[in-house]
Amino acid sequence: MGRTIIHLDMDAFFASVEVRDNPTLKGKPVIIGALPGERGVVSTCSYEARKFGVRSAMSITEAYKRCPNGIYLSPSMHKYAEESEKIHEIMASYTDVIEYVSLDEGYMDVTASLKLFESAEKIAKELKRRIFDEVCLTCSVGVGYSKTSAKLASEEKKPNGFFVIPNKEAFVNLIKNRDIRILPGVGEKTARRLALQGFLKVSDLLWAKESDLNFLGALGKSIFLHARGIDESAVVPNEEAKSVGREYTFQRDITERGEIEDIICFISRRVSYQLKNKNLCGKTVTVKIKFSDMQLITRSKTVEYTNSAKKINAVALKLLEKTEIIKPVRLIGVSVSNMENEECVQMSFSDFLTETESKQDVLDETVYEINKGIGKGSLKTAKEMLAEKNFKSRRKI
Ligand code: TTP
Ligand code: MG
Repeated sequence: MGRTIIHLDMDAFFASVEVRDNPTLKGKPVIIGALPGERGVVSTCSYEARKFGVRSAMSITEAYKRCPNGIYLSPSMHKYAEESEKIHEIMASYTDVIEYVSLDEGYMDVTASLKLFESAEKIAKELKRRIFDEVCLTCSVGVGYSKTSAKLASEEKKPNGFFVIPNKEAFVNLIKNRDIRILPGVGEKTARRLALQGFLKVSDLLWAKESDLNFLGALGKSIFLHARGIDESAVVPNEEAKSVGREYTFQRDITERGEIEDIICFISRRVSYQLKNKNLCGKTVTVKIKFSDMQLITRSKTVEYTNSAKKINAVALKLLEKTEIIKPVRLIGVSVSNMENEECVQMSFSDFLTETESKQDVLDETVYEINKGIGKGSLKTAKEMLAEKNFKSRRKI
């Protein structure tokens, strides 16, 4: 039986939250990221700023050249995370099968929900209306028969868009005359390698044999199938694995081990917040790394129950230490599994091992409480600030 998938993506997410909270910014070019004069990049910008050629991941110096009259703001990650929770909650009222890929984006398999909600179009339109009424933000929603088609559909009419790609034929028709980079996994580098073989548009691939793409290894096969609208990948609910985690794909591949460490530090803090918000502790930490050729590796270690950012980060870094990074990295994830409610977890002897260790725990807990209460993430360690900056400059979705 065919599947029906919805992909939802918020419009200019960080910028839209800032405009919503300060209506004097409405209609203006708003740029979120580093501030002019700083080293760093654009996280995102309003559609008004995009008219000046400003884009995510562009250096802030370049953005300022293109849009000197823009309004430049630093990101407030905690505010965006809170809005994201509300959006995720609305999405969860239509199906249990949801894969959240980032704060502002997720796939919903609504195949089984159609009996209850009539049609995917109806669910999609209701999602848009509720997010607008309850969170005062707009999003773009795509309906497809696969994850790739749903994502393409949501991008098709951005911002505040809605589009349906009902089947493979419609998918191929829509993209056949477009640049090959529209296909998942085809970045600048792969596009250049494909161009050398004469593959520029998607239609060029439709004449190819699968073996013509062998030079790209596993990625070649995936590109060959995507060009024909074939994508069997399942929507994997984040909770199904009974773990709490976050993973991010990056616009540009990462080669420096130091950068990977910084990003793991940032993600560990986010995972710790998620665990604490749910009153959970876990004892298995997993690091996931996907290389630019799509090879995926995961490394896990079971320790004592914890939800401390510092401990999760320490275990994750130990796992990284044992991992060979011989190829550019495209995705990094950290998760914690084997969970128990915080109340059920007895303190272990090692919690009292050294004075520094227990002081660190108290500090960690205090930072969490302040951030949760009034600070909204304003309190962070210097290392975390660096990690967050690095993370933002790299992040894709
Ligand atoms: P996107 O969904 O890629 O972008 P967007 O929501 O700002 O705009 P669009 O309407 O095109 O969907 O990313 C979601 C958020 O993630 C974005 O608001 C900011 C953040 N982000 C970064 O920090 N760095 C990046 O390079 C990108 C692409 C996004
Ligand atoms: Mg978005």
